[in-house]
Amino acid sequence: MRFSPYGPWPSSYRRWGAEDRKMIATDYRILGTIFLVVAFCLVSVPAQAKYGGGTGEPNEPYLIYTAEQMNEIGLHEEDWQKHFKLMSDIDLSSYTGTSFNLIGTSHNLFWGVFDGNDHTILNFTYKYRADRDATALFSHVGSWGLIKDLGLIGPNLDAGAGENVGALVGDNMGTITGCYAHGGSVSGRNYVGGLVGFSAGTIINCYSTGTVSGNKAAPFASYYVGGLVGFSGRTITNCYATGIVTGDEFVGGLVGNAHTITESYASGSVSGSEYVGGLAGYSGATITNCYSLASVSGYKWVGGLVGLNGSTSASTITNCYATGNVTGTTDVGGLVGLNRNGSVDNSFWDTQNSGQSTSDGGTGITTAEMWMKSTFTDASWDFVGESVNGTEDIWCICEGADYPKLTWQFVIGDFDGDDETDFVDFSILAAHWLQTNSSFWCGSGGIDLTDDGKVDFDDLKEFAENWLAEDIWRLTEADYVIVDDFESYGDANNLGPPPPPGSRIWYTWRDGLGWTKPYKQPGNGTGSMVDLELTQVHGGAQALNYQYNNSGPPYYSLADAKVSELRSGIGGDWTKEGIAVLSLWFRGDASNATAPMSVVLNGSSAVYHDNPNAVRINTWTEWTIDLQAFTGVDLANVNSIAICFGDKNNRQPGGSGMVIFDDIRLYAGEESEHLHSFYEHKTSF
Ligand SMILES: [Ca+2]
Ligand SMILES: [Ca+2]
Ligand SMILES: [Ca+2]
Ligand SMILES: [Ca+2]
Repeated sequence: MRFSPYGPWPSSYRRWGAEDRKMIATDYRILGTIFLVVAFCLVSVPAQAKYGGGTGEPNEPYLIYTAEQMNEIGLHEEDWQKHFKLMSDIDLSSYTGTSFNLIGTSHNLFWGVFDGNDHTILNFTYKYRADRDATALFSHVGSWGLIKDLGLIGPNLDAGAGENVGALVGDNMGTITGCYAHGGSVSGRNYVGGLVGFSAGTIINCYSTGTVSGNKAAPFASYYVGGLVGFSGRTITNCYATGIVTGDEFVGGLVGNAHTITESYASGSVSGSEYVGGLAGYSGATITNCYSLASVSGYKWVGGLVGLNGSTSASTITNCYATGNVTGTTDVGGLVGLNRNGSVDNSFWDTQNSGQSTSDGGTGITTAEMWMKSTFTDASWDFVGESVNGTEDIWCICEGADYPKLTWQFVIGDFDGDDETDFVDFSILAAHWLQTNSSFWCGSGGIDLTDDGKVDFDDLKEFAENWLAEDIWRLTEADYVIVDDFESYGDANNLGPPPPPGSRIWYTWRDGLGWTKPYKQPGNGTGSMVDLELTQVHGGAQALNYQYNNSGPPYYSLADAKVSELRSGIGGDWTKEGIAVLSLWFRGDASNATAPMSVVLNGSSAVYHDNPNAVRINTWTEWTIDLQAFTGVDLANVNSIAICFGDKNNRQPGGSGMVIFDDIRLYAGEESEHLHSFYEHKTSF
């Protein structure tokens, strides 16, 4: 028997830790142009070429021109770590039912790069197939994976009672940027989103406008349903969703279960039973500079922005507002239904439109007050036209006529409405020089960008900074890849190899105890016992709870995982792209009986923590190890990783306690500070 104090999974009581994402964002305007020019030089198609040409290498991606070539990718698992580039808009309407070959499986994730090249895929359709654990164009994307600049028009997915359902990605650990699902519909039971079903990765500059529905499969309810993402364990930035969203629990206009959301919004309508919110059904981390216009209806924990905020103090809602009509029975609020342990700061809801005079956090005001700039600038929101609250100018407003909007929603300086800021717009600016003019942010031919009532040098400066805004790109660099973040484990008795998502953690991280279900498997004979940790986590909702006990032979505790069985899709080549450092986060307990702590690669080479009492550190602490310290290990062929307690070569009786681990990652060295880069539009999609 195993003792698990945490109950079933997926659980209604998932708890969330603090923000843990490190991203470096740099402006890099010229590189974006070079990138496009280089890409255009790759058009010759050799005879016998795979797909529409290319080799799949980063500088010579496989080229996709047709629906047939797109459908070919799913047949070639050997290519799922290669680079692809879409060269034209394609129509998949000839693939119906289950005839399209979805890309990636839980055993072999897609961890290459798919560059949509600003093209679209029309009419992607898929109906449920019983042996699929994820339904999406890309079913599973690993932590190296990158999908960018791809639009899906009119996707139609019906996954029945299936899980991990999204038009673009079902189960994401990688990066998705500049992608959208326009129109169409997506349905499934759990982890269902208009664009992405489940995400433990990064989503930037994406949107969805289709209908999203969670299908009940009686007696089971539908969990984690969101307009953009069903369940997010990491970051969502500059995104929106506008569709109709329905489900049972954890239902949100943007995301069902949220971690970190920044500068994003939702409209449309949301309905569910418990944990229902205009933006997010449940939030476990930080929501900053976001809003919801969505109407919301539910039974319990129902909020205009968030249904239930946080089980820990790390859950914060800052500079947000909600306006939609809210109806429900228990713990219902104009902004937040129930704020359990988190905080709500500088945030507002519209008492008139919402029909709610109360909220568990935030300030209720009239529609007229919601349309006043001073309401928000007085609460330190960073607006266009003021610099006291900051110069990022995140927010803008058409005062007296509308609620605040995010400035990224506008192409700044595009006065004639063709989505480009160019010479035509410059001539319009010149024609209004030194005149009084209406606010640009009212979207009706206004030229006054700085919102001060006149057109002058300040506006010209603002205009110049956004000149040719379409060609302004931002280079975003991810500086690590995930080895294991422990987000994919659950309580199902699904053995591998590699164990599929939702499996018990000890099938992957094998300990001294072994298991009894679905058959008896003795442990490794050491004093280790691992379990899922849901309370003390560093990132996402889950961590590794590791109990060590060296009081009896062999006076040593070891838990190890085969690298090929880690769901991150990291693979065994730890020499790629300048990888140099292994990082893991741990927290021990002051009452632990001390034992040396080590990481072992390939079963032989150990690196010990240099603090012999590390197990007594009771705050989250990062442990970084230069990979070169693993002497004798072929870093191009890393096949196992172990965490151990005790000195293997000098075993001593004693030493027991519990240490929690999370966010095991690989970072680049100082010479190459990022692991992969991607470009995104700075000012528009
Ligand atoms: Ca400002
Ligand atoms: Ca224009
Ligand atoms: Ca002005
Ligand atoms: Ca985690």
